[in-house]
Formats: sequence, structure tokens, C-alpha cells
Amino acid sequence: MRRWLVISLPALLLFGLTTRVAYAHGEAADEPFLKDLTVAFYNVHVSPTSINVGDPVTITGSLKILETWPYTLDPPVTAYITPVVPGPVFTLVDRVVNGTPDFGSITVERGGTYNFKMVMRGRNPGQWHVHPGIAIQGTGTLIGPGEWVTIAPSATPFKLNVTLLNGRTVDLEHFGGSFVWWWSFAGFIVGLIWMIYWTVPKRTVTRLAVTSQLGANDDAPDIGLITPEDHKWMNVLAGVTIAMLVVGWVWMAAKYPVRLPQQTDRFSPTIESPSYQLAQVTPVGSPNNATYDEKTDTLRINLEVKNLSTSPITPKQYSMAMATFVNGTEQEQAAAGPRDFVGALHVEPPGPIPAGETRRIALTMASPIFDQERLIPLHDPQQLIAGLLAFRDDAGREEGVTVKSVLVPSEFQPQYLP
Ligand SMILES: [Cu+2]
Repeated sequence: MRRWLVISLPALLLFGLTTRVAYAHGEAADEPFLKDLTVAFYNVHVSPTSINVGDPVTITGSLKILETWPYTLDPPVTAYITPVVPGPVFTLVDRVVNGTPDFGSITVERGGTYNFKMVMRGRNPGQWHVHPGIAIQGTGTLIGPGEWVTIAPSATPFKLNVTLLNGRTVDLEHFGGSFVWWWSFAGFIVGLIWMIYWTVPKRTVTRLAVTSQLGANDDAPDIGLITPEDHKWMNVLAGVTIAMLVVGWVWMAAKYPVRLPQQTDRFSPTIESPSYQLAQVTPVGSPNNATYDEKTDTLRINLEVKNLSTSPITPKQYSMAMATFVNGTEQEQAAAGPRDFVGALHVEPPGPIPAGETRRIALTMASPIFDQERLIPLHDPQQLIAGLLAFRDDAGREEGVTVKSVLVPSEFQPQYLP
């Protein structure tokens, strides 16, 4: 006991001290390839970041399902764009994808860009980390950058009123709540009686040494294992269960004569792709065109860029998974998304690339986010990363080009595997 205390007290203390840091909801848990090669989130905004219970918060942004989607995953077909928050602390009230109201899942395609807007209302007071995410069937939920939102308590309790087809208004927050609770509880009681019947007075389960000696279909009434009396009471419990189901069906049909089957409206959002092309990007350097220095958290990517437009273009932004790096001022970085997920992008040589020119450039990004969010594959069978490099021309037109890079971390050591 004492030894346990000696071990556990420092552990508890450490846990108490570190919970402030370990705030998030496992956003770093996914493998780097699962984040980098699948979807890039950019221009994400969550506002306002401080509300009262019942007030709206809007998440806007864009995501691209990258052409580099790994062949080891199911192809992206059915998806659901969603806010990712710790539990039902918000309620989603509106969602628009590529200009169309989106009530549920959508069908998506590799290479498609999806601009989303989601409006949620605050339910529970607290400080919550809010991300956009996309749940893709067969793969899981891939999440974008997060922003802290504080919900302050409100004098009026949270209500979610909806008007039914018959004109009646119900509050979804409480509608049918007590019935659902008590009806489920009644079913739970039947199960509980069954469980206690067989375990407390009869000890059928706890005396396995005896019961395991008997044949599979032997009731063994002679030693009191399962008696005709037991059969009678179990029939009573089964009868009660069936009666509950029948009563439930009849009651539902009588009380709610007008019902609709559950419906869904699944569609493929129209993908808007630009009618112009600004840049062609080719990775350079052999065998790898990207390096990562673990000591300084610095990512460097070498590329050859051909300007296909008629005016100079500038590499403005590199977005990888939930992180964005901006070639611009502090204000431009702050405007690019949730601040914790935005860093600076240095382009070498700096300055615009003249029309028609092909230039070798190096992108350099240094940020603790690579490590914190586990964005860089360090010991994977395939050392690949991918992101969206956005170019802008003089007319303000933008184009995002998917860039796939083979990466070698500086600490990479060949290992002897016996
Ligand atoms: Cu988070």
C-alpha cells in the first residue's frame, strides 16, 4: 500500500501539472502520412472566440483533398465536413459547402477543393478547442487547425427551438427527453433483475468449477443449477420484454400518427476550379527534395517553379495538414488562420518570378508545430509529405498547387534490424 502511494503520488502530481498542457483531443495522434498526404486545410477562421451560451460561432475555411491521397487508404468517396469539439458543447445549426446547404454526408473526389461555412451555437459554458474536420468513410476524421472559444454562462437556459411541419414548435434540447430516459431505464431494470437472479442467489457464473463439468445442454436440476422454477421466471422476464416492445410500438403509432421515414440528402458539391494556371511545380534534388532538421524544427523544400502566367507570380502560402506558412508580414500571418497553426514561410531567392521564367526556389519553415502536431514522418517506410503551395499574381489571382516531397530528416540513422 505504502509503495503504491510512493509511486502514485508523484504520478498524480505530475498528471495535475501536465493537464494544462495536454489540453487537446488527440489531434497529434494520427500518423504523419495520414495528415500530410490526405487533406490540406487553409484560410480557416473561427469567430467570435468569446460568446455566451446560445450565441453563434462561425467556422469558415477551405480544404483540398490532395491528389497524393495514399493508395493504402480507401479512396475518398463519402465524407462529412464537421466541427470537431470536445463533446456536445456546441450544436450545429447551419452548414454550407461550396455554396450549397449541406445537411449530412457529401460525396467528394480526389483533387477537389471544398469551401465550408458552419454555424454552431454554444451549449455548455467553458473553454473549448474548436477545429473544422472532415470525416472520410474508411479513413476517419482528419482535422484542421483549432481555435480556443470561450463560452460564458447565460442568464437564459439554452434552447433549440424548431418548427415542425404541423406548425408546432418544440425545444429539441428537451423534447422527449424524460420519456427516453424512463423508458430506457425500464428496459435496464428488466436486464438488471435477470443479471442479479443468476449471479447473487444462484451463483451460476461464480461457481464455474462446477458448471464447467456439465454438458452444454444439461440443466442439472438435480444439483439445483437450472430448475423448472428458473424456467418459469425467465419466461416471465421474456414476456415482460416482449410486452414492453408491443406497448412501445402501439403507443408510438397512436401518439405520433404522422411520421416520416428517416431521410438524407447526399449530394456532390460543385467543385470550382480556376480557369487559369499560374505555376508548374517540380520537386528538385536527388533522391530527396526536402529535409527536416529535428533540432531546430526546420523544414526545407527545394522546387523548380515555372511561371505559366503573363504576369509575375509569388509563392505566398504553403499549407500542410492543419498548418499554414505565410510568405508575408505579421498581419498577413495573423489573418491566415488560427495563430497557433500559422508560421512564416521564407522563400529563397525572394521576390516574384517573372512571366515565363523557370526558377529554382527553396522554401524554409521553422515552427514547433511540426513536432507538436507530429506532422513530419521520422521513421516511416515512406518518407513523404505533401502540401498546397499557393501562388499569387499581380492581378490578385491565386492558385494552389499540390506539392509532394520526399523528405529526409537530419537525424535519420540507418538501423541494424536483426
Ligand atoms: Cu484541439
